[in-house]
Amino acid sequence: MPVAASTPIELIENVYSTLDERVDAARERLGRELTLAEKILVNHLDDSTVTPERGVSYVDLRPDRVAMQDATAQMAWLQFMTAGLDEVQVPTTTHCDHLISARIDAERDLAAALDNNEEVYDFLESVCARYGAGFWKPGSGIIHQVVLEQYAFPGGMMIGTDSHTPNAGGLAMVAVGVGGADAVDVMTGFPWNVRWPKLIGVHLTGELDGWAAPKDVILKVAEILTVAGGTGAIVEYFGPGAHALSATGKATICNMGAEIGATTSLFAYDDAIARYLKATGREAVADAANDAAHNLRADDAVLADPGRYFDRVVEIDLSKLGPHINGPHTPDRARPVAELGAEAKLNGWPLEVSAALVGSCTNSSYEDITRAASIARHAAAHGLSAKSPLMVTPGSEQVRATIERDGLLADLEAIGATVLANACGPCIGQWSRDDVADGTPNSIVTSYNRNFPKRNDGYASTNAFVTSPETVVALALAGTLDFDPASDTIAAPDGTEVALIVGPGTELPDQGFDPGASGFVAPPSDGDSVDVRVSPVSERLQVLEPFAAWDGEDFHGLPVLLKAQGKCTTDHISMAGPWLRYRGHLENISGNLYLGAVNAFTGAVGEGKNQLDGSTGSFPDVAAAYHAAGQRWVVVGDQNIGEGSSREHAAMEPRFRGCAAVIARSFARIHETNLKKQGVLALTFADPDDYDRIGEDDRISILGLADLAPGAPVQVQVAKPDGTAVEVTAEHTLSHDQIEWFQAGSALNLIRQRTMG
Ligand code: MIC
Ligand code: SF4
Repeated sequence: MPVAASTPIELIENVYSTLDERVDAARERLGRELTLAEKILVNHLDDSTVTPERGVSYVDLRPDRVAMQDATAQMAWLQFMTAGLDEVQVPTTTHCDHLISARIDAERDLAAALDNNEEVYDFLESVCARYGAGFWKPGSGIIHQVVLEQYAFPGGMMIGTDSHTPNAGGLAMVAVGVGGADAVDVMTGFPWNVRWPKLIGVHLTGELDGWAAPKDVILKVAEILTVAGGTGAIVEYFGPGAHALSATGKATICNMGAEIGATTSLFAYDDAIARYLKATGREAVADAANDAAHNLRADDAVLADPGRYFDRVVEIDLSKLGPHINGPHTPDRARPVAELGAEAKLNGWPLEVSAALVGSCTNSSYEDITRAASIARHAAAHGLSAKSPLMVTPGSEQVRATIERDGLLADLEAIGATVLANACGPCIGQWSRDDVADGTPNSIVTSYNRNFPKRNDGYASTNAFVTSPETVVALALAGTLDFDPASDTIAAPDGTEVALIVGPGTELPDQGFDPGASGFVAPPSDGDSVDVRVSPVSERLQVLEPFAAWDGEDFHGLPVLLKAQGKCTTDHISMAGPWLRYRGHLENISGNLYLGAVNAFTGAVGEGKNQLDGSTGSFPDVAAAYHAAGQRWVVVGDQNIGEGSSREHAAMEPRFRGCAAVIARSFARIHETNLKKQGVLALTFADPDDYDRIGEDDRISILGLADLAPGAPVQVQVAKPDGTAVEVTAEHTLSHDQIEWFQAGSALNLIRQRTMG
């Protein structure tokens, strides 16, 4: 099936053709009614007769689509290329959005990106053409918005090499963020292997009012469930409140569900979703979904007694939900906006808002911008303008063209906003910030989803707070964190005190969407003749060498490269920002390995002891020295290591430099899978207190690997410098198949064996 600019209706009808039958069979097997997530999952099982156990069994699924963004696609394509196939086996698209740096404005920043990233864009465009994938040019928008506008459909299943892929859950799709190696499985025609998720239900009642926005729902859920609370679970939203939200509002909530570690989040198909499908030119999809609607929602019995069907149920009354703002440094540190000022004073966070940013894949819908613009319009009419620099990143070219046509960008520009390219920009450190120097404590507010240290501008001294676009605009106008949009006022130039007003917003443009400039490039019908070249002297792209298979021996006497203290997200393990440049070059990007991690032995960031010569060096340098000496090593981690991004560089870099195992208190889902896929042992301490028993000069042995088996613990021996030894029991979640990944050296090595014989 050729890859087009949207999902062909035949593909969707094909998915619906098996839905009723498979759902009926599953009800019969389980002897009960089903949630929506379960219905979509059973309809995509590779073997529809299995009865998996939640949170325990690994299953093979057959997703309908794969989407990748430029920063992760490079490594995924480099892996795919080694599999020896002529074309992708499942419709696949690549979207150019992460590599555009915010400097001046949309036009000039895009031109600079085309120039700076020419080699990478050429590679991605030619590799898509060669292997039959769709290519979305830089400037066409952020992957998740383009997917929502073109490809997502109710009841579908997709995977994407980006953690915010669940954005498509706003259209009732099971959309999961994965590492590139998972994408390569599906692109090469193999099933996607994942643990059958647990289910968390969020029951929404009431209706949002005033300053409260869909973003506040997920800010609240993040507070309740915390950054690890959704791990291994699908979050399903239901109840009357769910149907009072627009499709794009639902997408915002699902998008930021990545921040609680959820496998994905989703809403049931309803009128709001149908309206969005029609407004984005997909009447036929809405018609087909209407026919299948009874199984694009949870069964009535589930809605009547959710506690029986979900592992946990969270209740939120939207009528009582006020605007929230979360941060700094972690997306689950929530409080009502009205309380931020007092908390900031207590903690010494600068009150002045040094920058305010609206947009990202999370919050840049037409509705979001109409609400933000309504505040701006009213403020401008009273002579107010933003006191803080205000920047807007539209999520897609379609939204940008439409909000420009409808005068909404002009409303924001009238209070001083700068419009940036339709891209990730400052959300992922693509921000040439020169108004504030590194090391200067400052506070920024964004409508993004993540706020880990250094993420936006590369400065550890920046406190980033995430909130709704409405609140971002209000705080930009006030210029201070100490401002409650609902009750405080701002002094206008004429001396009057102005209370800000937020309009109800417009769900969808009255005149329809303006598609703007077309950004899609379809692959040629026969890609065989397309030449995909990777220059051997490139600093940005490097052909991958397969990792060596396991030699059958236990690991003995390994040094600890890093014992990470506290939060160690993928941004700590493999920073983005300037390093995005090397996402296609494993050796060069390994220069950032663990640069953001806090050394538990010294408190220093990004550096530790080289056990070969006793010197202190940066983690990437010490890892390179171990690599050169053929010395394998381990990493010790705290809770939820690898939270955040799907970037598999956070697993490939350690593997490339010789990491044998990461032993942690717990793992984030995607990072754990990425490590396993690359042949690194992901182990957890059976007794979390054992984390405290690992010392800087200890040597670690991992024993009994020939008997590695699902569910069986692994013995870890910790040799102390004084000659004593401590026994530690470690656990793992490797299935039979995944043990083969370890033995083969990586999951990709197995695929290559299968495709190339
Ligand atoms: C992010 O938001 O952290 C990113 C950048 O989009 C990542 C992907 C990447 O690191 O390339 C993600 O969310 O998976
Ligand atoms: Fe891009 Fe930010 Fe969305 Fe990641 S979270 S896809 S960096 S806009």
